[in-house]
Amino acid sequence: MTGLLTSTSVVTHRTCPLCEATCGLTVTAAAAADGGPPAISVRGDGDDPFSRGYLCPKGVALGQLHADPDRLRTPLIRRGTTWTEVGWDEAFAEAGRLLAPLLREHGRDSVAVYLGNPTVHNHAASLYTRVLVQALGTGYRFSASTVDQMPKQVASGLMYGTELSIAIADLDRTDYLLILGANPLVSNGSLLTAPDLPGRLRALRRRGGRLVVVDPRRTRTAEAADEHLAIRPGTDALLLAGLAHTLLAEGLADLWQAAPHVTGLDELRAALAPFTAEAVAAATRIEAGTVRRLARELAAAPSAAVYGRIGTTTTEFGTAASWLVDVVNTLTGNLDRPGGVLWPEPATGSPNTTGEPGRGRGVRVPGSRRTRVRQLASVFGEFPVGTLAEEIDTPGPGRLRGLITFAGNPVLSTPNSARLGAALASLDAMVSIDAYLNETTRHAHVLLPAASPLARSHYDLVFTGFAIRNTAKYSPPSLPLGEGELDESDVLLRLACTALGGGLSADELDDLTAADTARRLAADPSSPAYGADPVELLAAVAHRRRQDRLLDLLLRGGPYGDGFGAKPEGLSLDALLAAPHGLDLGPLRPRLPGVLRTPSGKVELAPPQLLAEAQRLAEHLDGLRAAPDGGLLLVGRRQLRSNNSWMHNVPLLAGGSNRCTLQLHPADAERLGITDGGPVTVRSRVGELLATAEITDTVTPGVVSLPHGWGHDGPGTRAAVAAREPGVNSNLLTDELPMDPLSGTAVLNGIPVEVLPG
Ligand SMILES: Nc1nc2c(c(=O)[nH]1)N[C@H]1C(S)=C(S)[C@@H](COP(=O)(O)OP(=O)(O)OC[C@H]3O[C@@H](n4cnc5c(=O)[nH]c(N)nc54)[C@H](O)[C@@H]3O)O[C@H]1N2
Ligand SMILES: Nc1nc2c(c(=O)[nH]1)N[C@H]1C(S)=C(S)[C@@H](COP(=O)(O)OP(=O)(O)OC[C@H]3O[C@@H](n4cnc5c(=O)[nH]c(N)nc54)[C@H](O)[C@@H]3O)O[C@H]1N2
Ligand code: SF4
Ligand SMILES: [Mo]
Repeated sequence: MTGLLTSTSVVTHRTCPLCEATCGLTVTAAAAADGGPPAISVRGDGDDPFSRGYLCPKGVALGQLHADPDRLRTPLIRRGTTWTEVGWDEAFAEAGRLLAPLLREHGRDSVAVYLGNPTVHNHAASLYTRVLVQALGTGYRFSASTVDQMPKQVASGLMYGTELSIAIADLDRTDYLLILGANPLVSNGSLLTAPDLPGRLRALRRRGGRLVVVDPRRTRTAEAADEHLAIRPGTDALLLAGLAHTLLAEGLADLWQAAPHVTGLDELRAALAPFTAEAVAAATRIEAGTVRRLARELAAAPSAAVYGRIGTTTTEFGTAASWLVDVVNTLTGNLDRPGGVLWPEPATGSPNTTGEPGRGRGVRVPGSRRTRVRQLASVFGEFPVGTLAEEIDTPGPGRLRGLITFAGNPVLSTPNSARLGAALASLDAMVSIDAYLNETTRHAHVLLPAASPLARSHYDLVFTGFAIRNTAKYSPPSLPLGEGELDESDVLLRLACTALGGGLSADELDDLTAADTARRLAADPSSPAYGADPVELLAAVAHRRRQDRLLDLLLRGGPYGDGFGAKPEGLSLDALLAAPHGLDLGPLRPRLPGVLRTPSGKVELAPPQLLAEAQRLAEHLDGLRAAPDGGLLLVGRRQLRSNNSWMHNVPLLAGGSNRCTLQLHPADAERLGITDGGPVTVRSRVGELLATAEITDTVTPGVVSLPHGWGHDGPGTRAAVAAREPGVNSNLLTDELPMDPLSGTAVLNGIPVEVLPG
């Protein structure tokens, strides 16, 4: 542990791991006079070049999270409903005892893995979950991606050649920002890593820029915008197609700097023919004149960026919407333009910074494997999480019998969660690694605790790839691990060794992992370590352990790396250790054509899979125009002091505005006889729940909204604070059957529901 040591307190600087904004924090741990646990205070780090002191209430709450008595600190084994604290050796032995027979008798595919959202929020978890999954050798991989951003990855993969090549809105320089289905003033941004979104959006308007928000709710972000358009849920792809059609029909399309690198314009034009402004207007509830004006404004702005998030991806046309966002960015000349959308160049590398620049193998969509029950295709090596329950509870050969969950709570966060909860209860073996005994992990037979975020090192391997500036920051642990606690690298490696059936130690498996990383760098023509002897690369980082050794390899062999001495001014972990507030590596730069990894070496505006989606969208449009505008549609919403399904047990964040209410419009409330604060029953195809009504004109008529991640009143969990205001689980209502087909992503917005008083 490094840090500024005074007589009574240790001060460290670190990156907040809770959301994608990656704020810099200053953590002060003051020793208690009686030798008890230190008093922890968390502030914004004014010297962090990216966040400049910004933080939100969740960052402040990390101290209370660390101290939370309900946070798990000891491995647990469950027999029936009784949990017993055990040592680590016994816990891994029990995991092996349960998993080994399944793997042996039913094959590697009988045990699934589910990786939850916090996996991507620190480098130990990102690096060593890969090792665990490989050791397990299962094809049944699930993650929160298929209730989140997978559509954007599919669209970007098809257009640019890798699923991580997401073009990022150049927020600080744009003149016009069109936001669809995101509420960054509350979520603090997603696939748009930028600390202080509220300040950056204010700055956009202060410099004369225009902000337009498309959302069925008048969100905080909509309130702060120049214009708010209350769209009908689930129809963003149609609006975007209408914008693209208008640009082409009115001769406004001009690709500028991207023009020489783009292919497929003619096919695109033909595919967009049905989506006139008039045709999409009734379906989206956005007037044709407004559609045309938006298109003209986007084309006329010196620079503009269209940005879509959860409200656009978790719908039946998530991939089409994600594609059309970039189609509009391209047609308005904003692809690869400062102030438009650009690709980051992360310091630890990305699939679009490695290999031969400008060309590659592209992506394979749909994937090559199929689920057992519904025969749905894999996507980038994983299966849709909406199929997890049926793969467990449908009898027959090949049924899933075991599950490992890491940092996930799918019983609250995935569709038709009642079915999933029941399915988990039937498993022969379930092992979870988590910070809490919650709605999901209560089904585990072995529950392995995750250490406090303050007691581990941190580097943002993932979100540096989606950030509006190129940055690099390493955080050492702020506090030591508690007695008996293990770093997640050790937990994951030891579990991986267990899955391999013994014979290897965690250190040996880690050495193999590091050697593999070194070999890849030495073989990569884009790496400054190209052609080196991997043994020498490993020797150069031999003084480091675990994730920090792997990180040092990636940094030194990455796009800014020191090449293990070849470029002495370049980056290394030492360079980051010397800059505890982090390094700014500059604004995003145009990267065409080098960023591309498509087989054609071009931006693919009209890949066949997406043209087929346009066809499906056209049929959907016909259907919407033919059908009467029916009942109520349920959408979600995020809350500032909440973090998906967790952090509800931290007293600082509990209560107040964090209310799990069903919002509905006064006109709907009156029609249905519902009173503010009164009970309402909400029913969908898959389930029913009782919620508290909140009547508000911030939701558009015909739309109701319930936040996700609540429902902490189930049996067998351990979260005393959260249980006091449990809320209800909105995913009791969401349906696992409809899906965005190419991405396997669940539909979590625009769910048809019936709402009744009482
Ligand atoms: N209806 C509806 N459903 C949604 C969404 C929606 O908008 N509407 N959003 C979806 C989205 S975008 C996401 S990302 C998912 C999230 O879905 P999940 O990832 O399944 O759920 P989280 O609530 O993020 O749960 C994270 C879990 O990780 C644990 N944890 C926290 N930190 C660590 C750590 O460092 N290590 C380990 N091992 N465990 C840790 C927490 O205790 C918690 O149990 O939910 C999705 N579900
Ligand atoms: N405070 C807080 N911050 C978070 C999280 C959290 O739980 N709490 N979760 C984090 C995670 S995992 C993620 S992925 C990000 C997500 O970041 P965002 O996408 O910004 O999150 P949301 O607030 O869910 O915003 C989605 C918006 O889409 C709207 N919407 C719903 N349906 C539609 C539709 O059909 N069309 C349009 N145009 N809009 C629609 C909703 O009303 C909502 O305002 O937030 C991250 N940050
Ligand atoms: S916005 Fe809040 S939760 Fe997100 S990184 Fe910053 S302090 Fe952490
Ligand atoms: Mo997410």
